[in-house]
Amino acid sequence: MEHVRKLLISVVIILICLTTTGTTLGAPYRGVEFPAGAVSFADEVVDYQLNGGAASGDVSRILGIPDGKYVSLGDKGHIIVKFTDNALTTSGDSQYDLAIFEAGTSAREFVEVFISSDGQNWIKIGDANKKTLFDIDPIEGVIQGEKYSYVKLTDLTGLSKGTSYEGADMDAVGAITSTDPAPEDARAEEENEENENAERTIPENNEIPEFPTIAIPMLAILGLAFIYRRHKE
Ligand SMILES: [Ca+2]
Ligand SMILES: [Ca+2]
Ligand SMILES: [Ca+2]
Repeated sequence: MEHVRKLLISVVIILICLTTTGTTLGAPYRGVEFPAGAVSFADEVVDYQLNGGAASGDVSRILGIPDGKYVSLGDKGHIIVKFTDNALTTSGDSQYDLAIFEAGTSAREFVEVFISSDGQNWIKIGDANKKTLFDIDPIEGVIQGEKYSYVKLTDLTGLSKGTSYEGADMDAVGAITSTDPAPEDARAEEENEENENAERTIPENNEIPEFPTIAIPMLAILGLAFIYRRHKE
């Protein structure tokens, strides 16, 4: 019986380690490593103009992690997204800082990519197609350590005119070099959290895995231990 108990204890320890570390590590998305994980991606659509056949697209599809769901911009259409729970910044070296994910299959559908710290003054950082990564450090006008919360994408080639997928098909925008949000967004975020906390009646602790995640392997282990014990007896 002693070794059964030891086995159970070690399995439980392993399970606890897996469930607590697995959720906090950086994750690869479409083969790109984002050290900050899902928070790295754009949170809000600030402005847009969808043109031609793409005019009735769903702009929210550009937000969050790359998921294959996209919004097409139409010929010369544009979209401005904002990071609110994070910000894009410089890495201080030649590592990639920004990733633009386009869902189309055409190698000729390009968008112009701009970044801004205030949503008014834009710095062009290049053109993107499919999956394109940018190192923003060497770009003229980029300030070291500045928080760039805004990204603007403008369709450049306007292919597939008249279809619902006219122009570039934008899936996601992610800050590989991701930092804390710009001060005004950090304040808004805090206020949101305060409001949420005030509304909450039941305390919530995200560190505790949800019941099914932990219960299923636990039940399996208990079952095995039971069979093992029976076998011994
Ligand atoms: Ca974000
Ligand atoms: Ca860089
Ligand atoms: Ca998407």
